[in-house]
Amino acid sequence: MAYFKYKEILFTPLAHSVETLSYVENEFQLLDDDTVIVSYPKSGTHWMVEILSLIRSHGDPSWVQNIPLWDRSPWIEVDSHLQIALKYPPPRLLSTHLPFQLFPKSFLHSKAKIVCTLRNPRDVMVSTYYFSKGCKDSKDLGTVEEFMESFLSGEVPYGSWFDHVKGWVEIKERANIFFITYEELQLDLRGSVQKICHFLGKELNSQQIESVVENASFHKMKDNKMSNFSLIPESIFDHTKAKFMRKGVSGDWKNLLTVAQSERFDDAYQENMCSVDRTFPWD
Ligand code: PPS
Repeated sequence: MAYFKYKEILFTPLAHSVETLSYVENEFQLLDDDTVIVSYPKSGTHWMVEILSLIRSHGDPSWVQNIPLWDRSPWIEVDSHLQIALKYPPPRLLSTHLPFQLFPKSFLHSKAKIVCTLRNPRDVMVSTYYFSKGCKDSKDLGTVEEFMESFLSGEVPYGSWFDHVKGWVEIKERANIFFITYEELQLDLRGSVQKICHFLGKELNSQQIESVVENASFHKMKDNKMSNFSLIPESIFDHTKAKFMRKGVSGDWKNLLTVAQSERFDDAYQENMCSVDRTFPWD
């Protein structure tokens, strides 16, 4: 299926349209009490939605067990989700994979809180490679090598990982943006939940934090049909060809890339990220 471009960025046609992207960029009004989960695809977006949903319900898992994830936190740039976002009673929990330049302009005058999740781009690429096999609107990705070249040049849906990360990191001094990595979540989920609560101004006791940690684990999410992607219809995703809750680990790229491919990735990473004044767990 052919992708289309909106302002030089590729998008898939089943879920997106120029009208929605333009509306979201220019007219969508962020509210001061919104919380927005921002991440490049395959960086742990669903994980963060689950964590923030559980924090919102003070660790009570009934919300995540009964309401589909996209109703709890719709992706504003997705055609069908935008309607959910517009009807969402405040305070809203919203998600997006948009790069900063396509994010609602209303953000500049808003106190909406942004939680930005980043992940090692090698793992992002590998996760995308496997996941796309199930996506009905994905192009044939070709070999790993061919896909890697598309990924490194940003010729993939949602554009370049490098540009996405640089765009968001550039506004890191704003008080209403919080950065966390998939790798930090893996290493210390409890500590990460505490930091997120602090940023959101949410006070949870230790028992409630414990419940957030337990119910946001890979295994709990994998078994929760409200969160594990199994509700996505076959017309959109072929569940026999790919699994959304695939491995949930860091470093799986080592199982796919050859030494030469990984060196090629490192060179491109250096070239694109050398100007960024921030270190990451994967550096
Ligand atoms: S999407 O479709 O772009 O919104 O995907 P996204 O949610 O950003 O990322 C999917 C990857 O996150 C993994 N995942 C988790 N890892 C650890 N713990 C938990 N609870 C969890 N939930 C989702 C998911 O397995 C995808 O990574 P891979 O590497 O493919 O397993």
